[in-house]
Amino acid sequence: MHLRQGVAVAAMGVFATAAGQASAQEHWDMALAYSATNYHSEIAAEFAAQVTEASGGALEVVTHPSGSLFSGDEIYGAVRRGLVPIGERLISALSNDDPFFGLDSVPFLASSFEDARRLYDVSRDALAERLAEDDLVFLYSCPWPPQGFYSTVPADTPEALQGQAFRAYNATTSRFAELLGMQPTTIEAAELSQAFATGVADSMISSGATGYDRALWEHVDYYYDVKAWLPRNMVFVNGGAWEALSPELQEVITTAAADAEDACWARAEELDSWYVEQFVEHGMTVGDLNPEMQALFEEVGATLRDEWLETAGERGQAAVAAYLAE
Ligand code: PCA
Repeated sequence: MHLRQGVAVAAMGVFATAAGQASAQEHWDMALAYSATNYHSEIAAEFAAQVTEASGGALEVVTHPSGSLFSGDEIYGAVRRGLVPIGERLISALSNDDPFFGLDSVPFLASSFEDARRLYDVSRDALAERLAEDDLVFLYSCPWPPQGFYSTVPADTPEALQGQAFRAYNATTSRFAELLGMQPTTIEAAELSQAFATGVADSMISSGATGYDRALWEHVDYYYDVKAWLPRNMVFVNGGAWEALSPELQEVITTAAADAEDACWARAEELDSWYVEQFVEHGMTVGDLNPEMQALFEEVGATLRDEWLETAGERGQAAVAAYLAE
């Protein structure tokens, strides 16, 4: 009897401690737009696991891929308003609000991993500063592989593209379509398979990663490896949610973010050619644009670059100047 009571008291003690920890425990949902098997989402899940583990469970982060919590176009606003504490967004999708966010999508400015990294390095502080204006804390940024052109018809002549329904994901891609005589419609990656299946889209500019994730060979026959630019995603935290954390937890997150960033850049580069090989395996025609079309894409790219620089503001112009000066 005595003994049983002792056990019961001890058990209660353990319970009380566990309950005490539970009340000090934070749970963060993390909103992601892309499919769970995409490397951006996989790295975010690794980041979340590292934070959860390194904090001893004091801060549990759980990812929600495929736009399941908020769709891609809602994530930035949702984190800003504190509807969710942390999220990931394609930076250049925000360029309608502020052209500075379109820096990584300036055509043919930085079209290799190495150049994209340099462009990021010279503009990282400005990006963090820009997010701070929206009371957001910047954590890390990771590229998509170089952007190619997907088309349901051979893109052999400028006429072939006239009137095509073009899927856009930012201001640059929309404008690009217009200048080539196509009709742009903005569509989130999560909706892509359906858009191509139903003829809402006939063409797009994106990476091999997104074509692979959405099995676009089911609808699209041609992929041109244009390497137009490497757009990036970024991960950021609501300012209030960040301030509410102890310095120790902030440190745990900063460390995990730095690890995630390095791993993600490496993973993107490793996977780049693999995606394109999968297109060949699935019967797509993969190659370069012919010289006439390549010249046309570059001409349109130069126009877009000039237009962007005019609207990019001091931050954008300073970043390009720093990049070109290196
Ligand atoms: N994939 C994303 C953005 C850029 C990319 O390669 C998309 O198409 O939505």
